[in-house]
Amino acid sequence: MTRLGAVLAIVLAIPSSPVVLTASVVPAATAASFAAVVPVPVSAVPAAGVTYQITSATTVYAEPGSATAQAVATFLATQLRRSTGYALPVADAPSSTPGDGISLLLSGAPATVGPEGYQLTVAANTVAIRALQPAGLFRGLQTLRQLLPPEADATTVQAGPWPVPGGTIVDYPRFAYRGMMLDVARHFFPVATVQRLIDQIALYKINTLHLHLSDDQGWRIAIDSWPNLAAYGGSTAVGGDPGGSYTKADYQAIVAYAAARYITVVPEIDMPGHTNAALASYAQLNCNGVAPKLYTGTSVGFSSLCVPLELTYTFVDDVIRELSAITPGPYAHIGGDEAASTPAADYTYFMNRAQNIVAAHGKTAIGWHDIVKSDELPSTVAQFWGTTSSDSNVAAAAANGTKVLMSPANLAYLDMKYVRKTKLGQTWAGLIEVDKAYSWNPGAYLTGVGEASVLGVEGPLWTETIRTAADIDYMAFPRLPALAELGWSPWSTHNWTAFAGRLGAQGPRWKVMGVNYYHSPKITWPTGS
Ligand code: NGO
Repeated sequence: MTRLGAVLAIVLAIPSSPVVLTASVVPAATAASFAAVVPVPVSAVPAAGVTYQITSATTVYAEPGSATAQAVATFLATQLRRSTGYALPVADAPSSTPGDGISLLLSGAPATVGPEGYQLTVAANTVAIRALQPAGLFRGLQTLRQLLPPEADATTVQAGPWPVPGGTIVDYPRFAYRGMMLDVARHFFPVATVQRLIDQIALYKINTLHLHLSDDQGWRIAIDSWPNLAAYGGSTAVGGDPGGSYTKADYQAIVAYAAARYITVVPEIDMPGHTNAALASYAQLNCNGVAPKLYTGTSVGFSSLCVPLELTYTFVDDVIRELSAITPGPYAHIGGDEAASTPAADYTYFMNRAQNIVAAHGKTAIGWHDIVKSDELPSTVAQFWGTTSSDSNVAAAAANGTKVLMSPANLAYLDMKYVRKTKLGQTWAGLIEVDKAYSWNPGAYLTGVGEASVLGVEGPLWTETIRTAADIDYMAFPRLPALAELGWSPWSTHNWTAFAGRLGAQGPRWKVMGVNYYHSPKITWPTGS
């Protein structure tokens, strides 16, 4: 259907609607294209000349009898009602054959799409997303969002029209774990800021949010059996900025918000180093029985839990038990990085016990890759954060079956400056422009750590210099979508020039969404975005 035809069709469909009538005279929202989707799909075949139009008559259908499919359909309808002003009712699909409208179906997807993949077909009268699991429907929905004009992501009614380019996409992820980390310890961020970030990363099919909940400068989660951790240890932040902490209800609100977007929260309690806030909160946790002062600087490596003290393990057990009870995801991250004040033998002893405590509470441990120096449990995941492409200890662990999560600091750290003059961020691991963030192969980067050993990728955003939601936006965008594509798309699609074009197409959408992104000169951003 041509744009004029489409506008006429809308007008004919609801001749009394003043909003729709203006659509014919207001400059049309720019149609998106199959060539603009990030991460690039496994297979995308456009159908020339075919366009679907969302109109006031569109219904969103869900797999009959599936509350989860219904919830995903409602998620789509809720967003599109805001921007289109249409009613967009959600209903059970009449049969497995989609009728007019947008259908989210748990049947008919090829088996190859796996638990998170989907098939999206856009014809003149129907859009159908088919998946094996609701997570696949949700990921497919993010593709559909990117096929709509950017204005579809607005929070107020826009003129439209709302074309979706025709064709078929079959898509599924390369790696099971595609994450971002937010350090809420160096600076504290309220629930709403975290939820806003969850909405932004969901658009790029990120499926894990790792929260760095404790460090020297602040303890950010309420633990009932050790109330001073949050009450006192949470009162500070870097540079004397305001502290803060999450109640259990706050944390659960974040977890639920993420779960509704098929994102798993991984909580981290960093230990045995990076523990000054805890040690300051309880004198009895210190080897000398004296609580250190609260700390608001940015040095690392000076604090350690007291390894010979039995109370240390009561503390770890209480914290992991309480946190695991409110964490539905499979993982608990126990840090283990930069334990420079913990003697080597103590480190091994401590990390072994900590891993067993995690296992006792039904979770799988993740540790920064320093953890491979301890005797790891076979299930423990090592998060690589080094700056070189070889690490014999990590390679040996991988050869023994350890899964590795790839966050090389010189490529994946979201707190590194883009260029020397970037106001925010650090430089210790180098400068990371968006082309550099895109320039590596997670499945073949680290010597001796092949594709099969790689669980996935994660972009950590440490917040020594990051204080606001706008700061988070600036460091994560556009680099996080680059990492998301490395984690999702097949390596055979890897191509900087093509990616740069797709990334540029995101600019107008970020503008509509209010994302304060870095306008990297490496990308041609559309005028006005
Ligand atoms: C390091 C360090 C963190 C810093 C970060 C800053 C790891 C795993 N430990 O990464 O404490 O915040 O660098 O870039």
